[in-house]
Amino acid sequence: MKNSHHLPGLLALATALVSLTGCNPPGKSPAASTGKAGDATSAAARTYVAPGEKDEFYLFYSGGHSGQVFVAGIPSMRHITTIPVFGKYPGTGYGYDEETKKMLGDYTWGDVHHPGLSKTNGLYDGRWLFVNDNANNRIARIDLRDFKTRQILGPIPNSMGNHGSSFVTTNSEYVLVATRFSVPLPKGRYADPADYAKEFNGSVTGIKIDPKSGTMSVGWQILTPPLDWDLGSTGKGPSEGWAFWTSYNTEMAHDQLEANSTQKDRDLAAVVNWRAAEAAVKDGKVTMMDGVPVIDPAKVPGVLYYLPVPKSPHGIDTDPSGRWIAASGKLAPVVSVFDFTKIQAAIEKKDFESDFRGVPVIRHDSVIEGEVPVGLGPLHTQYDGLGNAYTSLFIESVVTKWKMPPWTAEERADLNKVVLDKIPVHYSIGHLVIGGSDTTKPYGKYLVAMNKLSKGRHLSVGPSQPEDSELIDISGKKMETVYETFTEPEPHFAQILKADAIKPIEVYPKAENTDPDAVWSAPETGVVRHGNVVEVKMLAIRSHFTPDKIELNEGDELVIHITNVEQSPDMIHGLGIVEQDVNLVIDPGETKTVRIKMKKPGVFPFYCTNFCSALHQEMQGYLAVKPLVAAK
Ligand code: RUQ
Ligand code: CUA
Repeated sequence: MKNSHHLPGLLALATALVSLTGCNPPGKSPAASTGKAGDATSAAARTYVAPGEKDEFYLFYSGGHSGQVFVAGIPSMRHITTIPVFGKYPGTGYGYDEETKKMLGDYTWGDVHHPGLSKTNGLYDGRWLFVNDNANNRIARIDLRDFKTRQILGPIPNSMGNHGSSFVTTNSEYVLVATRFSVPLPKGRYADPADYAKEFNGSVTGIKIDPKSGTMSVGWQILTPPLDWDLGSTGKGPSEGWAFWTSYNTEMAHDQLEANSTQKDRDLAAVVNWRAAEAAVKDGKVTMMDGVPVIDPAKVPGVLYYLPVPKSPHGIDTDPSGRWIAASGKLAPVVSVFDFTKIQAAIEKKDFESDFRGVPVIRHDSVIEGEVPVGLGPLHTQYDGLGNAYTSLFIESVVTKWKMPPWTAEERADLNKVVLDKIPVHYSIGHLVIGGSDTTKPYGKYLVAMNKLSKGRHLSVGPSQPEDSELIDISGKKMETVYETFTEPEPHFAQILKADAIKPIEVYPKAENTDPDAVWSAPETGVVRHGNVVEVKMLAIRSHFTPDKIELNEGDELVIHITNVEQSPDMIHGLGIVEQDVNLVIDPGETKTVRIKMKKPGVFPFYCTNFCSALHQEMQGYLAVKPLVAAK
């Protein structure tokens, strides 16, 4: 645990509770799972993926402040690749060629929290994975055709702390974003943080997705009070066109939030009608701020409502039917289940308990279905599509399985009865994920618990202990931990996708390469000088570069366009230039460009960095750089 915003308060509470619960309390529900693989042989058999065989699911898990996304297989839990997004990654040459350098801009890192898969008709369509950057207010699109980051959008105007995303709507119309932080808007304006409640604002942003290309653009924004929006989810079925976020600072405190933002027993969740927001933009009911059409929800009724939720809530998760919305009260030992059909009725009847800055607050008691006593420190809820919900409990370090409504009169009278099972995790779980939980048809079968502290679960590697994930089989009545593995830091949310839902390409087809500087045969290659710019069209093929000698003068600018003309799978070439900090990796059929200034004279070898053939070591050449003034 290194970067978890909500931990300090919880840790204090956890410390207070530790004498009661220990760090691995036995579940208190009627018959809790033990969390031990009762039958280790059976667990091993169920997670063993024999050499040459492949996993059934992809797990895309966020890398937090590493700025990356990691991919593992389920059930083996083997880490199979890293997709660099917001930081350089020498392994794939990401951030070294001109295109990816430009995408990264001046930032060297990002903070990835919540990957969101693109959807069509409420189901994963296997096209894109969107990830947010909490640190620099950006959002990125990974193409699942080649597992590469293809766009980074941002910093998003009028949006500070892009934590409440990436929540994808039913047909990937939008990725929705809400702000964790508030600042004086538009950005760049100064106000004293003591004037927080008056001068600071947050926002909800609709990031528009081009249905063909996936290209993202800023669609519109809703200006909000400075409430510290937290996690969210999008609607479906009856709640189609809506989205929900919790918030944790209804007090609008600007300092010592640990104490000052936890005063009230209920905080306000946002209930957003994004279709109404879209319509408001169309009707011109907006003001432009920093180039974005911005809606004031007090002036455009119907776009935003508030819903009171206990207490300093965190996750708010719409179930697969779209009717039930479960909000986790971090500091209340319950999950509040709201009925969206009742929310709609309350809105229609104007059944409001008050208003907050001109926006109606829906009457809590009219729309609550029940408060399920899941346990201490609930954070996030996922669904198996079979009428069960699974909530992560940070303080108790367990996952609680509970039964969704509709409940019987007897269950209603004592909601302890809908708590079905608890399983310990090691330790301090944050997110959990079930494949397709945010779609209309979850896969069920497995749950991955992403834990914030591992407390010695792995071989010691010094003070920075490996994080921990656990694979839990949820196909039976009782949950069962079947595998445990280290997780690259810093685990947040993840998405699970059926392996056969996508068919990534293995080479870039030559016919698709539209780079005007691509070369496919030796005669097309060459070196051209324009003044002190030297432009090289280079070709890479087993096991040579053409050209392999480039004459330069000190102070020249060198531009290399290199094409890997291979069309066989896995035949990758690299271009490392010694003492020039150049590291390109060129996949079969790709062309990449790099620009460097020849700052010093000498001879600089270049070589292939990817072992490509028996004569890979021979795949090398020279930059020969003459000094500006010939030595006497
Ligand atoms: S938050 S541990 Cu950054 Cu996803 Cu809930
Ligand atoms: Cu090309 Cu090694």
